[in-house]
Amino acid sequence: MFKAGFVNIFGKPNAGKSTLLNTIIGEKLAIISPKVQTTRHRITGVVTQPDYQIVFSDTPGIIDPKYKMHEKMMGAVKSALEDADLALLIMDAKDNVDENLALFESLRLKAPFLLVINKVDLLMKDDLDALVQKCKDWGKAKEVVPVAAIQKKGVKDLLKTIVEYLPEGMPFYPEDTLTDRSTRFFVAEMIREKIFHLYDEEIPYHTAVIVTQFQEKNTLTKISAEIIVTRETQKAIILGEKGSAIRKLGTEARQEIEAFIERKVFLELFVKVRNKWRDNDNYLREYGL
Ligand code: GDP
Ligand code: K
Ligand code: MG
Repeated sequence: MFKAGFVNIFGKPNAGKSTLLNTIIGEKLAIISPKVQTTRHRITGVVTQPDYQIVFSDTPGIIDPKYKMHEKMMGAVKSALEDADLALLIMDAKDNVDENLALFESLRLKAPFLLVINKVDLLMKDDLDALVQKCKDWGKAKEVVPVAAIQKKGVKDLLKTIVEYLPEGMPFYPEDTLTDRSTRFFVAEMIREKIFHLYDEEIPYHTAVIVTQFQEKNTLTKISAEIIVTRETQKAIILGEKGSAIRKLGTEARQEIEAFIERKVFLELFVKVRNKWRDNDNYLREYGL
């Protein structure tokens, strides 16, 4: 009997959704950063075993629809909610439990869900036991599953539990599929992740990355990408003094991309200023948001 189904991962920003997905898939699919709201897209990761296939989505954190971009992100959360066979509602073990449970309850999920308590490496055993008990007493989740995604702890049990709740059925994707996202998409995400790590505060939130060229030439892959910012002052920050900052960005991004595609990469980065791209629907479409 083969089981197959769609599983969506929800939770507040920084609960560890991307980390969990990456641990499960075993490749660096979703970008990870300690800053909130790193994940703007739905990312699908596929796990195929002899007796099951799980198709995962990592959704953006649940946040206020302050900008148009955020409305679209909320739309993605809702559409994901509606078509899952099972949802994983994930919370940070160190975060306020009542607040998380209230948030999860406000989703009014029709699909069955597991409550995943992540980062249990940060709790003492007694505190963890009490937390698990409290979540069980809440009574809404099918199961309460403690994990430490970053240490791969509890992840096997989580997979086993997920499969119990999947319907019988044929696989949706060929068995070697890891994701439905293109390499181009991941390249843009890796550059964006480096921007999050290298620049502080405001900059990453005003930045979009599009890959404009992706060409395989013999042993080399030539990649060009545009970094879109909203103001000249941001462009100057991205570039840095005499281009020093963008050189660092380019080097770090290139190394990461090379490790991911397992080929030598020639990476060219261009910085463009486009006013208010975050509020403009056309731009949002262009960036796949
Ligand atoms: P997301 O916003 O929900 O996708 O969260 P991320 O996966 O980007 O993780 C946010 C932060 O939590 C990152 O700094 C992760 O390294 C950290 N993190 C994720 N899982 C764990 C865990 O199991 N234990 C600990 N201590 N930190 C974790
Ligand atoms: K994050
Ligand atoms: Mg994320």
